[in-house]
Amino acid sequence: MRIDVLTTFPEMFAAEPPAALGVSIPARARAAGIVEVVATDIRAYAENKHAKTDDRPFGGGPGMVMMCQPIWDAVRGVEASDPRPAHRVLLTPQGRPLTQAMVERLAGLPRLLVLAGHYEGIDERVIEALAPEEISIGDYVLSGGELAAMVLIDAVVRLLPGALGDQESALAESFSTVAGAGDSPHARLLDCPHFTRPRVWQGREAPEILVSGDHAKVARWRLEQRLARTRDRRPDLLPNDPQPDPQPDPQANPAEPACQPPGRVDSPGTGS
Ligand code: 6GU
Repeated sequence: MRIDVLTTFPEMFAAEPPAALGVSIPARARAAGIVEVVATDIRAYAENKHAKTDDRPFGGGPGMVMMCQPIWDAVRGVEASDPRPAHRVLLTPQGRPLTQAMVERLAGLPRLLVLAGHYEGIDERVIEALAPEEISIGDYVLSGGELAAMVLIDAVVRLLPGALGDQESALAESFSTVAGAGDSPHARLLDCPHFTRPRVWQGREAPEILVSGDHAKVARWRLEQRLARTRDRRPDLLPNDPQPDPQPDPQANPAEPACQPPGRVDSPGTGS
């Protein structure tokens, strides 16, 4: 698989330590040729005199907005450098929340083009023109899309064939599907607790069953632990949990208007 990253901070995606994708599983996968991660500096495509990639927002307000031209030309230029078609992804807090099911789908593609925005945002017209899949990694605000892009890339890379030393470990971990549970998004459980030597640490014993040598009993215990933990900590992952309204009525719960600091309410058109 090839993953292109378009960013104004390409050094964050280095293949060597201490970069996040330069250590551990992603670094091994890169060295083994399982994945090629190519970071491109959007600035290199800026046509203005100072290689500016951002400008002040129309309508005023704080922060800067990433300009259309450098992003558009960077995407087109990078895409043309390899004949494999690239699936475009934009990391943004406005995107769909990332799930393991989405990671699995992306891991099956030959090429991803990951756009990591910085500053206040990206000019909406270039987002419209590129039509990327917009993805968020959770309901909190990061300073930029780079860390989110690394989260996405790490999650994808570890699913590529040969990336993990032991394919079993991927199957048993949190959010992987349970054998025989179908492929509903709810057939995903949290991981069981893990133990290693010594048997007794500070007076705390590792569960007896794990050293019994009875593999069937161990497997049953682990599945029970996964179910119990999921019921206790993440009941929303289980099939019969009442799911929250996916489209909450904004009228029922008047929220802060978007793009305003908390506490300030001056949405135009609603005053009377
Ligand atoms: Cl993808 N970007 C930024 N800037 N903040 C985020 C995010 C992405 N996902 C959650 N918060």
